[in-house]
Amino acid sequence: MSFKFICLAMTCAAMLATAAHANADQVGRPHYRAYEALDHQPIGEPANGTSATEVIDVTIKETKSGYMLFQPDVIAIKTGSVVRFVIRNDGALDHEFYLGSFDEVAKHQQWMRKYPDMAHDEANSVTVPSGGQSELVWTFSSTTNLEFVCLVPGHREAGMWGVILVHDHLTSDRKSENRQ
Ligand SMILES: [Cu+2]
Repeated sequence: MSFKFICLAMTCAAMLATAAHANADQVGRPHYRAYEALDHQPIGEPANGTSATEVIDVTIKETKSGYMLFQPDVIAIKTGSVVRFVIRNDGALDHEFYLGSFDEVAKHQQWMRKYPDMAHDEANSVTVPSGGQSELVWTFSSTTNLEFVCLVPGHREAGMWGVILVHDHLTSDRKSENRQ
């Protein structure tokens, strides 16, 4: 880590400290455990060992014309579900699967542009290496709309984002969502 980076991180940490929910954990990680903050839009919480009530397969693809895509990119989930996302990366590059509110994703994206090498170890995010597969288990306790995204700079712009609709009136039948 360079001195320049440390200075920048400290400046940003000082700015963050003005936020009511700032704490030491957030230094260098603007939205670290954001889902625990009181003023945060409820996106659910880590499953923490609760067994999944459903499994959703997501594939990451890179096209010849430069698009990077999640398939599917629209996912409907019934409120209260514990979902195991199984994310497979068929692309040549390493990618990320980050779950957040639209607001958080927008803020986080700005951070990633400043600090492209920033690693994520939040429970709402997982890296998916090229040719590999990763899993993320999440409890969708609130009825809301969320975004899932790859925060590697440029990747969202190339198409790597999707929407998760968490509603209480949806059935858990996902044949239509997983149609290839
Ligand atoms: Cu990516």
